[in-house]
Amino acid sequence: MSRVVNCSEHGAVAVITIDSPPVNGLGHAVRKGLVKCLSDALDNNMVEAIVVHGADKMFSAGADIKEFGSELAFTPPLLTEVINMIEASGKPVVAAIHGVAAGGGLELALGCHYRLAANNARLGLPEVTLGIIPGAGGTQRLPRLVGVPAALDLIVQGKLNPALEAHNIGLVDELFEGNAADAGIAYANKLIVDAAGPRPTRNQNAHIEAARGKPEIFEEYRLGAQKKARGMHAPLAAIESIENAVNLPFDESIEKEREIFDRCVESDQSKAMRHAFFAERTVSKIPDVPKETPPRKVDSVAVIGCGTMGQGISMAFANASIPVKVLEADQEALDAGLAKIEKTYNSSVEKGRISTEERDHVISMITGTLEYADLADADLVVEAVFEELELKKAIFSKLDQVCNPGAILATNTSTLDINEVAATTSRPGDVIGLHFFSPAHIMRLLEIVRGEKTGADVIATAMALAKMLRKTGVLVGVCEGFVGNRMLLAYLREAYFLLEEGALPQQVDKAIYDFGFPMGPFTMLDMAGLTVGYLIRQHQAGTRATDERYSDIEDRIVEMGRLGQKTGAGWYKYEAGTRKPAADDMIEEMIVETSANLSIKRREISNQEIIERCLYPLINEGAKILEEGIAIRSSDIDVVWLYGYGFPRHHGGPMFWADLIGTDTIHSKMVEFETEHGNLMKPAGLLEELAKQGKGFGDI
Ligand code: 3H9
Repeated sequence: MSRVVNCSEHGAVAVITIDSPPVNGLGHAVRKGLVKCLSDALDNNMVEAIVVHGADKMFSAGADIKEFGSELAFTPPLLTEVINMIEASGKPVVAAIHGVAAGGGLELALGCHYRLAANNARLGLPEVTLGIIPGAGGTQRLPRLVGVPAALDLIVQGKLNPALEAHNIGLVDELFEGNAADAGIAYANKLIVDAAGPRPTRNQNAHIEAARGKPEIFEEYRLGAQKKARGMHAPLAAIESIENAVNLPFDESIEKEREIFDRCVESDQSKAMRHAFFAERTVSKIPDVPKETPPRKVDSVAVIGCGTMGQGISMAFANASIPVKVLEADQEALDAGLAKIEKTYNSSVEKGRISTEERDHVISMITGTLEYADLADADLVVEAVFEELELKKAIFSKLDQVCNPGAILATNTSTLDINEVAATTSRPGDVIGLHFFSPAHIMRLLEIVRGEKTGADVIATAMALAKMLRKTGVLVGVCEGFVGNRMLLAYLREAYFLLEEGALPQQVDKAIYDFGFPMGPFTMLDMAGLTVGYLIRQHQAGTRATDERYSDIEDRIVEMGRLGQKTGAGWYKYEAGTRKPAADDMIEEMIVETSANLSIKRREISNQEIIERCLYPLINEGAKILEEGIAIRSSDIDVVWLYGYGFPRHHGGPMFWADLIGTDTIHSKMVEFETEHGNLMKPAGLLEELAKQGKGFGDI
């Protein structure tokens, strides 16, 4: 008996239970426990069949990811050895899966002779999402059970699939309802009665032979993966390993699988993706808000303003089946906003994303009003009006008068001081920032901005709410632009300066796209629209030092009426009805002329310089944010950038990427930039300190 793996007998059936919370990960102790229980069952003459299942919520989430890179990962018994032992068992072994069987968990089940799954279970090999490949036989056994094309789909996409689909493709023998151990015992007894013996997956070669001599299957898949998973190694490594399964004997191919796995697990990409996995789970842990803090109820919501943000926010709540009342200043604006919401949902129906019933349901969740008095019962109010402090203050003092005690009053401001807004109410503890990103019903990031007086239960509610909306909530403090947009400004600033120095928008965009972002800064600006940035810059004009370097190219583009994609022109031009940016001679001439007017001699700018000039100052700003305590930890900043700005996951987020490069390298480059380009590039104190100590942001 081991604490993490237990064995019990039920007549002629031995039941092995993996009991290692929270996810029955297959760490060293579990692997040892499995070998012990399996040996006992094999040695016991009374046992004729064996069932393996998981205690509590699931079968197993796979290898213990925290062990990767440590001695324990290489300490026998390795997972492959455990699985080989199961497969070689002379007594039939049944995997009874409930909850989740992921990664090594599913590989364990693939080594069993029979597989059952609860109707609501999910099964998959998500290793590529961690920058690795299944390394315990998954790329060898799965194609033997489901065929090569289905195995390629499952492994390269890395999704968890519903049990029914797994059953349909032959991964699972039978589905069950109810308790996994009971279902396993019943099935094992049937095997005993039928004298059905072991059925090693490694010997099932029909699917493998069917794919042999057809390299085009892999070629096609490789091309697709290269396009989709730009720059990511793991999907291609997985395809290589499945192709080996088809062309090489099992023992040789599984050895190669392990070599490929080891290569991947040691790569920076895998380190980055594992970092992202843990970062997005750590982000909900707030040191001074214990997880037991009871959240307030949010059964009904009000949104103030039915412009673009108000519409998106209303839809985000409606999609989570939370009724929303949206308030506008006049009937015309309200009607226009509600009509736009309806149009958006209709277009989702046309694209087959939702059914007409779902559309009717979500539309029924949203009602309009012109009266503040109608908001009295809302548990949460989200203000989403124009970025104008005085307007917001007036709204909050009205809300203070009409809303029930205990209602949470939130602002969607992306720049303004929440403390000033809160101070206009008699209940600043109930005021919080909920900074949605546009389009608010789609973007996963929610910056939750804590004011000086925001209550712990209000924060707990906002974090829980993010989950209800299927978003990732990141708690941040008050400063201009909070975490995401403050760092974005440093990135954009340098992108503009690079144009003045010799680059063109398409060159900057390509370098950033090739780094792994979904798009470069200028394509992004055109997509988002140039107006908001323009207004913010106008607003800041008075506070900018007279000798501070400032690029006004975008301001002039806006003043020409080129507001981005929506007007058919911005940094690029767009043919009617397309969203494809095309370089515009007029903009290029304007850029070259600007350089001449500034007496800047245009020069060749390398892609490497573009990456360093745009991303190092962004990291430097992240360092200041950490220094000021605006973000709790550097991995939270990474989550903001992964979810809000499409920072490539295989680089882990800006702060993790900085650690990979080395804070000393970033610091010395910033010193060089400061000398060449001035004070805006001054390295943050924290960056300097870390560089001196040979430490990274992750060491804080
Ligand atoms: C693998 O198997 C390699 C093999 O092919 C080869 C080996 C040689 N390890 O997500 P949750 C933690 S690679 C360690 O919030 P949910 C997680 O950090 C693995 N820890 O729960 C969290 O900790 P905390 C392939 C893990 O119910 C807690 O468990 N497998 C692991 O929302 C709860 O997690 C995968 O990629 C792990 N494997 O979702 C599956 N998994 O409470 C990874 C979770 O301290 N896991 N933790 O923050 C998942 O996708 C989800 O956890 C799952 C449950 C869907 C299972």
